[in-house]
Amino acid sequence: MNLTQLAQTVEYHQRHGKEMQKLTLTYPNLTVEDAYHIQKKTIQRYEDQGDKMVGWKMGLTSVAKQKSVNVEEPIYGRLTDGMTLSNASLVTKGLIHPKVEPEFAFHINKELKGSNITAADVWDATAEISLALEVIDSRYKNFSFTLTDVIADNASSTKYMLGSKRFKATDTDWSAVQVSVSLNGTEVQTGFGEAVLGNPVNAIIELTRMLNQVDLSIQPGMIVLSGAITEAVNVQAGDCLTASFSNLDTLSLHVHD
Ligand code: OOG
Ligand code: MG
Repeated sequence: MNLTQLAQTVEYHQRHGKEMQKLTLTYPNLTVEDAYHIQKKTIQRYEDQGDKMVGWKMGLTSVAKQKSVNVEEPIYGRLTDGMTLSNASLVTKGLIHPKVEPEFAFHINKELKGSNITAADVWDATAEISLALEVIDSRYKNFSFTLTDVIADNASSTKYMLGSKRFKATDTDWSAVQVSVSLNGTEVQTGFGEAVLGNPVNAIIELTRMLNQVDLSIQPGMIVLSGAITEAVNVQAGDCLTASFSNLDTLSLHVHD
């Protein structure tokens, strides 16, 4: 098994929006550590071609998400500038089976590193928080994968959009924020910020801890998505998805082909 070659395979299927078989069908002994290596090498390939890494995402930080994909532990992924959606519009061309999830985005302005950082450390390092929509699109058939597979596919990362407002990190109790997701005017998901590991700040603590195990850290200037508050919502061309976050803001995403 050649991790460099597997990274090339993953990149190809991501770039072309092509379904692939689970890597673990061919390589049942693939470890979580191998999978994070594949993820890292895949993103290096994007960087070699001009993309910039702009942040991290946590995934599977809520019970709703864990149950929906049958993988019961948090994972992380890497975000590049090429994943940014800046105009509330998602083009489905080149995507396989996109889904959208409501999230919080932490704007980090101080390095976060170590195995035992606290919530106070995270708040101190967080310049601001944005509301966000993440578009995930697993490259695996039927959106079905194991823990190792999904890590190798960069935690299904595809696109993300930040709301235009930025909030001071400690002005809001993020665990109490209620999100309501509607598809074409019908509410399809609701949840509270506390669904994310009790408080989204815990996702940043967990990410710092996981990165520290491989001697990495969250660098100043990075954004971090803390993980979906609700289950992800399937979208297709013609849809309009909105997510209202208490009285803070409503984000809309128009889906086109
Ligand atoms: C894995 C990515 C999960 C989240 O916010 O929980 C994720 C998946 O569900 O395909 O991004
Ligand atoms: Mg997500």
